[in-house]
Amino acid sequence: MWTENVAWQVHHHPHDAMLAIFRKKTRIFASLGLVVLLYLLLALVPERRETLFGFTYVRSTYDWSQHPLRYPISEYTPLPTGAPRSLPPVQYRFTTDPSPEGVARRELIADRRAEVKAAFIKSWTSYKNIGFGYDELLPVSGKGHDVPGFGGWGATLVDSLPTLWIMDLKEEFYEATAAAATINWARTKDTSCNYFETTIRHLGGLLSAYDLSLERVLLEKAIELGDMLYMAYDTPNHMPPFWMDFSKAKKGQLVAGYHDPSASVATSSLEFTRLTQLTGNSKYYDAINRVTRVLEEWQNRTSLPGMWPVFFDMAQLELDSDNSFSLGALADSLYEYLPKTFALLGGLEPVYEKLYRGAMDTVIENLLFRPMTPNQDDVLFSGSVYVTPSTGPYLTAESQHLTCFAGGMFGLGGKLFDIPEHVQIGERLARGCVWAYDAMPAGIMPEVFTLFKCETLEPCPWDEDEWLNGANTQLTRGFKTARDPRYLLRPEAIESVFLMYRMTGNPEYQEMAWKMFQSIRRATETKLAFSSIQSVRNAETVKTDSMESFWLAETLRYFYLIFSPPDLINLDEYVLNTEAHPLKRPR
Ligand code: DMJ
Repeated sequence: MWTENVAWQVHHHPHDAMLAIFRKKTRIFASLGLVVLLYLLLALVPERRETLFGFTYVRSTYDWSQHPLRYPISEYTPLPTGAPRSLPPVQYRFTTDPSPEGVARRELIADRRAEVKAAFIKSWTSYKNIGFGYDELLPVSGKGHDVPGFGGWGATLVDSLPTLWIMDLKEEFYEATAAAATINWARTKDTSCNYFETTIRHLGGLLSAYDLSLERVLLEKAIELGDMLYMAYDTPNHMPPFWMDFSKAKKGQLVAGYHDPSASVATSSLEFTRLTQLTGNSKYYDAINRVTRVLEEWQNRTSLPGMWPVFFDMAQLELDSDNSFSLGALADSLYEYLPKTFALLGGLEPVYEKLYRGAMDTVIENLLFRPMTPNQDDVLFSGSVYVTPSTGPYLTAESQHLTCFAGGMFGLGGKLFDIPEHVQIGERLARGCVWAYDAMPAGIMPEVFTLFKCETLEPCPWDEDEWLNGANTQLTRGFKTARDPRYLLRPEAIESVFLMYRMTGNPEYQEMAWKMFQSIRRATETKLAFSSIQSVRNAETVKTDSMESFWLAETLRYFYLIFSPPDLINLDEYVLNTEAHPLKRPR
């Protein structure tokens, strides 16, 4: 509109047109000035320091709990009532072997634990000295870095809190807690935050640190943040958008997206349920319950009944915008949260069991595949399915590091719902990821890769010709491509290996973990910390100067826990959110 208008004037009255352009420019500069002024004013709103629960506390300068809702809710669905059910044990019943071999084994494991802790201390100390308060440390260039959409609220600081506690770094934990108590959620350069990431990293981190330490100040900060994130549900249909735009939230203008990752929509049930359990305020649980009811309504109406498509149209609440199905990127934690929320609710809400069982039947039938390998290894992977009217569900044997969480999920579901077959599938999936780590020169699996699949989940003979004709033969036999050969310090493989160890008690998993840890340390260590790498296809690696907060929150935490006594974060007492933050299960 604007450009057309000016063009017309230039043609007819050159002088007036110059004037119009001048006025337009002045208006643009004035509005820019206004935005800058607003930011300055925001920065100048005085932060009140008070003493709260023994800490210097900075209350956020915007109190979202007092913000009137544009779409108020007349009645909140409360938490299910009743005494928590006694669910089947998740953890293997470990016993202590008093023999000399048993003692020697414990010493060896303790040495490994110390090495993992040293890697954490190195990463944390550099973050503290160089990047404290920033979202991340750049581990090669040695600078602090804020991630757009993470608010600059110190993602690594908050994400690391539970690890500091678990690793018994109490002095550091209290120093970090003191810093977290001064986070002002209203003070950010970003105009929106990523709803999913802020929920799993910041809200999950604070709630977990509270559950572990019982420091009330952490709960207080979590509530402030929870009240801000709750605004994501103040939309016409109460479904959350991917981006939480602060100014739109204030004006009641937020709407859910037309093409949002399903994981982003459906990965808040643990954090919001825990917030209701801890505060007694039903609004948080009510919000996630609405999303769960949509999942329930849709489960058997998708083009792959049982599962949900990777992308959701939450604005129109319509299903037909996507026909791709995966346990990987953009969808993963939707599935992960089903058995976990069931556990957090003490087994009192049956819908999560129903959704889990329905989804996993479909996953087993359509997404899992056994790779063709020279040794006919008894391992499984999860691929991607695309459904078209002509082909029906079509499975691609492309897998991702992100899908490696599935082993742990099947194990947990198998234990909680007493489905032994799921525990076995979980083991085969976890071992698949370990196989893929072993297959690469760096000893780490690629971010995305393709394999050759057997026709069924049973063994199939190795076909050298098929591999020679169809693969990049510089890769290990069994691999077709390594489409994305990076390693981003991700946790999913060690996550499943850790969970399977705790569920089966099989010490082989500790051996796998130790090999994985040594490879990761060798391939990613920098002078200051640890870094993502360009390719796992070479033993000599190129560091890409990134250390996401999940390295300290998840990857190193799982490595530490697998070498720790099994009562440290016992899985019958805690359930871990998707960022590995332990939340207390009801007893
Ligand atoms: C983490 O933030 C979480 O585990 C999430 O569910 C997936 N991506 C990263 C780790 O890879």
